[in-house]
Amino acid sequence: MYMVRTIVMAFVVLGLTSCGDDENENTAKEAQPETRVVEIWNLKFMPDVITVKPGTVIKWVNKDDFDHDVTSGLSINGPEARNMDETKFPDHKFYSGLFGQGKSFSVTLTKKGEYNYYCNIHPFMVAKIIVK
Ligand SMILES: [Cu+2]
Repeated sequence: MYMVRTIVMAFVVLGLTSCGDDENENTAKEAQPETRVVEIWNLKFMPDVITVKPGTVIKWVNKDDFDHDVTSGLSINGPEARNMDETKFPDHKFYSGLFGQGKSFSVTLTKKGEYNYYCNIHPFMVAKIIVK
């Protein structure tokens, strides 16, 4: 009788363990960060302004058949740039390096705020991420 009870207990314990694992899997799926894709196409970031929640993964995908980069900071173009020594002001929050067609670059932004960025080799390509 003692043996039978031990075996039954063992099954109960195994059953509870597998329940717990299922719950953990569900929790892990819910905790997966959201990803927002920004396409780089025809010398533009599209969309050029996105608003996301903290912790969102921003993924840039290059659809042009030549290289671009993603440089955080401000690039100032137009008439206001005419009398400036510098028109690009990287803030070193993120930088992708050059990446070509079909390649991507991702960052996770956890702090609320506005993040301007541009392409260093095409400084007229400017865009913004708002984290709030
Ligand atoms: Cu570019």
